[in-house]
Amino acid sequence: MAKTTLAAIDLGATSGRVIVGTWSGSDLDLTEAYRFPNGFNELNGSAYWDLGTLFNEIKTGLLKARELFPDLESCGVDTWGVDSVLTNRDGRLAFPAHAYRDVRTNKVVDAVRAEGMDRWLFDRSGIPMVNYNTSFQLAELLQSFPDLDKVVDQAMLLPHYFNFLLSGVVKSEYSEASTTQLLEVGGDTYCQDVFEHFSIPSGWLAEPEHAGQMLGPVRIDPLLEGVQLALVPGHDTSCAFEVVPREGNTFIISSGTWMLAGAMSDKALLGDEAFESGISNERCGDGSYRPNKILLGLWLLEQTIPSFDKRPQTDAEWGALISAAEERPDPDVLLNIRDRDLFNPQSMRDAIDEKIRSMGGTPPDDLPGYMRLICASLGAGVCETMGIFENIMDKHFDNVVIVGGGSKNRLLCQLIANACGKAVTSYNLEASSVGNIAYQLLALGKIKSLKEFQDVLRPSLSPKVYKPQ
Ligand code: LFR
Repeated sequence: MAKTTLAAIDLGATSGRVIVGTWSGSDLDLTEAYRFPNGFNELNGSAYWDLGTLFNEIKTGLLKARELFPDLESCGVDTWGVDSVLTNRDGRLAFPAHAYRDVRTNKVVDAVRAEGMDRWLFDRSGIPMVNYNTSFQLAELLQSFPDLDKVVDQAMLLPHYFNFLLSGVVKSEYSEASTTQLLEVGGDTYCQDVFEHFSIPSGWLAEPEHAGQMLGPVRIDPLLEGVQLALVPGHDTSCAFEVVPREGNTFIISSGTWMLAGAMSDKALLGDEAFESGISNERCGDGSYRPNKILLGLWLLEQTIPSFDKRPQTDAEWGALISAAEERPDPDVLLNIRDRDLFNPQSMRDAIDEKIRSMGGTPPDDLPGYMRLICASLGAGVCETMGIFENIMDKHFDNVVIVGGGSKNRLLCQLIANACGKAVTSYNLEASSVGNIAYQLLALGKIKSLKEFQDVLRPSLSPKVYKPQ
């Protein structure tokens, strides 16, 4: 079979990358064509993404990919969930793009809880109360800028906005749409009553379609002539979960800035326990369910590092930090890795110290100590989450698989295995990019199913297994 060359544009909150995959039908080769840092700007206490810089980085990455692989055939965009770009009907920016770490929405969340509407929202959307949900973000904007609906015609979800910039086509798909808390759980359209509750104009969001279709040619630069843009799952977590190699009943962890822990399911997990435990019934690119719990991930560490002199730069320096953390005793008290106070505090170190003291513990005094505390807390959080899923789904998981940046952290993998009492298999795999590429192959008709893709991929992966100790 002739080789197919495809580029995944995979944007994360702290870094973005363009990864090129070469698919032979029996093998996938990956090359990182471009990587760049990302971060939001804090302006007068509010958080914003820099859309222009992000788009230029995407363009630079695609041109690099084309230079390295002149036969580049297609590309697809995935990003974090929930954020949107408000435009007028011609696609011109009508408002700066807020970043989800902005705590401006806390007042909307508190009001929903005070009105006792949180259960209703969960029953309608299957999505829990997280202060960054698109629903709360749009509601807050409309409250703060009451005339906004006069200038805004659409709210394009971030990956779909970049698709629009690349190809001129506006389309939405299930994975990203499900992160809004506006899509009907068990249905295929948006919940008009939730739009009305928050006074969000009903036409702002495009109805979702299935990922795995072609949008059209990339039209931003003559050097990219012939490259097609595919509609892939716009939500990075979905891309990652969907390609995780699964054997038997697998509990899945995608670990990066966030720690997403959950499983594939043929139906949404609803009811009291799902609501109380904050299960997020997100969707895959084909509309099926991918319930998970959203746990504060390695962001806790990322944000603690600036309180110390030096950030580890190389693999060797990270290795040394992990080794030092491995020597530390188990912490006496652990962090709650769903705590809203740790979402985006002014100083993460101070916020963590305050939490630990309030529980009668002693805060760590150096970076390895924080690394140990954070990894142990994440391990305990995953174990608790797995128990909740076992209860609700009425089944036992026989193994845990971890992908994403955190899969490289052997202390984190080991502490998860210890906490869960299950073997943890770590795949050092840019899983979001691989999922993105898999959907492009579907759109090009080069594979018939994700299962076919996973079966081909599995033998070429070299997993590392951590047994509980
Ligand atoms: C990970 C992620 C998570 C989502 C958070 C905010 O990048 O997409 O799944 O909970 O970012 O969108």
